[in-house]
Amino acid sequence: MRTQVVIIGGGPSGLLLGQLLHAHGIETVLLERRTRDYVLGRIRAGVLEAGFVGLLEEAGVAGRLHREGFRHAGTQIAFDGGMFHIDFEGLTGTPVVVYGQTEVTRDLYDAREKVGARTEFEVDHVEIHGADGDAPHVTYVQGGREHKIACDFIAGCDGFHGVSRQAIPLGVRREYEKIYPFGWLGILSETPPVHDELIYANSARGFALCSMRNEKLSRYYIQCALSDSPEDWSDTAFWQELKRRVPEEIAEKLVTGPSIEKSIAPLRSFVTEPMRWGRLFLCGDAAHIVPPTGAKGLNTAASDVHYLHTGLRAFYEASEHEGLDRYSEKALARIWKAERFSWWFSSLLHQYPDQSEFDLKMQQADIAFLRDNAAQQKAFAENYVGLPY
Ligand code: RFL
Ligand code: PHB
Repeated sequence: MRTQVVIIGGGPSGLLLGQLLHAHGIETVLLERRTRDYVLGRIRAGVLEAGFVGLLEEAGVAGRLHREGFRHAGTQIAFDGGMFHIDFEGLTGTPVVVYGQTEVTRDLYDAREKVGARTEFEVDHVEIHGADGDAPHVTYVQGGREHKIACDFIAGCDGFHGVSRQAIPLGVRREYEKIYPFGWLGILSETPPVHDELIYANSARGFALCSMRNEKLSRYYIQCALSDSPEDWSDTAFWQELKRRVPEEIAEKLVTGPSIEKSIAPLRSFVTEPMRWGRLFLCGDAAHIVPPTGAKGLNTAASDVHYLHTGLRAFYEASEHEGLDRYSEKALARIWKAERFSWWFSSLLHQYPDQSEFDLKMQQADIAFLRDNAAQQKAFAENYVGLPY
């Protein structure tokens, strides 16, 4: 069989790209290794930049987000027993929207199903052939049978552990990586959020984050050792530790309850260059990872999709190659800035095992400068709400 674009990976990048291409009459086949329910069971990001919301609108899948998402005009940063506010809307004119990645993904799957675009689940042994030539194709195995799809282009949206990045020869590909010496232990609980904005907390005991999904569903994280596993942490131990890391007034108000999900995510910064090889284009986690501190993972995936779908449209609608030729350069220019912000914001809030007394003083001065300096707050707000595409 044949299609215009094969999309490998049915996470948010692949699904959003598929919907935007469909809206402009470009045909795709999407290949996903897991089942739809498995993909929807993963609890991940929760904060969407306005640019991402705009893409969902363009794709025609923002209805529920506008009804159920929460507009956040700013965020709280807790430090030294107190808390200060960064006013995104006042400083940039732009809020962020709190709406879970799970919900975005569900909306995108529903929309894809509704338009009848082809999706193959539980595919195995996906292989990319001839991406550096004019006639690429993709093979995969499903239910014990091998299939082949010829196409014009391949979008590698298969996450950090996917096959797409590996298809780019080692002599062409260059990777940059930083592994952080801690992880985030996260829980989801059916309790009301402790505050109407997110609270990012620096404390001597380590980082903590109070986040949410809706009025009845909270998401909390604490920095933990890489050697910890979720079973090491009872709910009681989690709540106790969280309360010690946030200001007293917040700890007193915190409503606790049983966790309905508990997991540990390691923290990593990673970028692969280039993001294009011939007719293969990488998008999202397949090409880059950020530590979750600035909520940029999902949002950088969306900016890649923006550059790729505009490049593909220009190719099909006007036979223009420039957007595709400059895809890697444009996407990476924005990615590196999001990498910098996430790395810096992580360095501001976590306790590092090898941190000297001097390093600690520098960290405290860095946060105090953010608290006290209007220009620094503006720079923070611009990065958090998302740099322009
Ligand atoms: P995804 O979401 O990983 O989706 C990739 C999809 O590809 C499928 N796949 C394959 N399909 C076919 N053939 C293969 N060979 C395949 N290999 C893999 C996978 O099953 C999957 O469905 O990548 P995508 O679409 O680029 O989206 C990126 C976002 O998911 C990611 O950036 C964020 O979730 C990162 N992230 C977070 N970002 C935030 O902004 N805030 C957070 O709080 C946050 N928490 C997280 C996270 C990522 C986590 N990971 C990756 C472990 C928490 C975790 C635990
Ligand atoms: C979340 O709600 O899961 C979340 C929010 C902000 C972050 C990271 C995670 O920076």
